[in-house]
Amino acid sequence: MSDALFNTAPPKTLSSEQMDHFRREGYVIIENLYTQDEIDRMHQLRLQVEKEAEGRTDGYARDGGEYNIEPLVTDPTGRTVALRKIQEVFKSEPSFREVAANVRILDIVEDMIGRPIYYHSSKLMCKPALGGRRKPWHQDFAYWDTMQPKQVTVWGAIDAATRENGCMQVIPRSHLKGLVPHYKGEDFMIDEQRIDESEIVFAEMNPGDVLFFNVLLLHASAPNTSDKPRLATIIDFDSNQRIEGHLYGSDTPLRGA
Ligand SMILES: O=C(O)CCC(=O)C(=O)O
Repeated sequence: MSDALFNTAPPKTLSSEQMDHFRREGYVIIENLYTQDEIDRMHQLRLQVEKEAEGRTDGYARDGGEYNIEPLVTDPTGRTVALRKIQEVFKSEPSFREVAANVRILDIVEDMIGRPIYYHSSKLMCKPALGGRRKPWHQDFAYWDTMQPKQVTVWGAIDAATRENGCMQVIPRSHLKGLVPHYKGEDFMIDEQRIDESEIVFAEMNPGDVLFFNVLLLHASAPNTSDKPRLATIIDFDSNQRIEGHLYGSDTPLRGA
């Protein structure tokens, strides 16, 4: 269904194997796409926000970003808050914009959805050690199903993502079956009885590896019960016609038609 909306021209940046994997399985992992400098900048961003939020007891909004923090009672490093996530971080933090929408990422996104490329939505996701929450099974497209699914989600590992600290889990080829009904349970999610556990692929990734997936791909992540944090960049791009009154994204393309 969604595949017809995706770019069918030969890829300029991805190999044909990588592109075939993305089309067929609904996702592809490109290793070492972020440089060490980019990884360091995202760690820096997290530290800088935790410093800015020192002493706060609740989340706050700034410059279009929503900062979800949690006060810490005791922490061996002396921190007083832990950052959980920053929603719409593309708008509020230039360093996120430069890293998560860098030219290498956009070249790959262009292979997948063609042009124009619009910014759609973003998060810096800090699944903290010993307490990062699980994300139930869902499709990103369910959040904005009035648009067309000519979109791709780009999930970049800043820390290593492992089974222990709650790496991404995906169901290969699930994007080909279209949108599944979602409901508001512990989160916006599907009926998890639909998931056949034998089909789950655990996307274990090293720092700098980046997962690209179709917005109709079923995915989830487990809680982080390990003592290792799991920091990640998440950004969505689309190539949809702009509809008046749409709720997400930007009307100014990052790359024009
Ligand atoms: O980073 C994760 O663990 C899951 C993120 C996700 O799927 C989402 O925010 O929609």
